[in-house]
Amino acid sequence: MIVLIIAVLAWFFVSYLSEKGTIDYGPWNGTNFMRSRMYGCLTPEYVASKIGPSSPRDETLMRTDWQFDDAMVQKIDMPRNVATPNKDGWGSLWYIICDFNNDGKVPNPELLTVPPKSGATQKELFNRLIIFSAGPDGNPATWEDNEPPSMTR
Ligand SMILES: [Ca+2]
Repeated sequence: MIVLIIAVLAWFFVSYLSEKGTIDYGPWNGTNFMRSRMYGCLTPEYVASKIGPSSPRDETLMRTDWQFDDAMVQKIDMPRNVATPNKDGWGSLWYIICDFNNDGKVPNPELLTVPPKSGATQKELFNRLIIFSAGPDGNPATWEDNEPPSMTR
């Protein structure tokens, strides 16, 4: 009898923890995993092919408002993620910036938000593509809850 009671209590405890984990960490983990997969798969050339020939190739903050083709969705391969290639774990479009002039660097997004991130000084990052989430508040200028919260070390 005591064994049964302990087993039932343990079961309640485990289901409580897993439900809590889903609620508290689902969007964060989903956003984090999706972001790293996209970072590994997307290139400025791919983004250029998606935003259309009439869009300027400016190295500014863009949103992922284009249609990803099936081949790229399969390459990213995150079918059960709450986040998607278009939207982060809180349902907002991602922020993305690309090295379109092929010099291996992009402007630091920390200085492109309004207002810029407090204390940020580094003007450029040596990346060909940067992608980030504005976090649960959906505001890119509040860097504390962005994913990642910092672009520089
Ligand atoms: Ca934010």
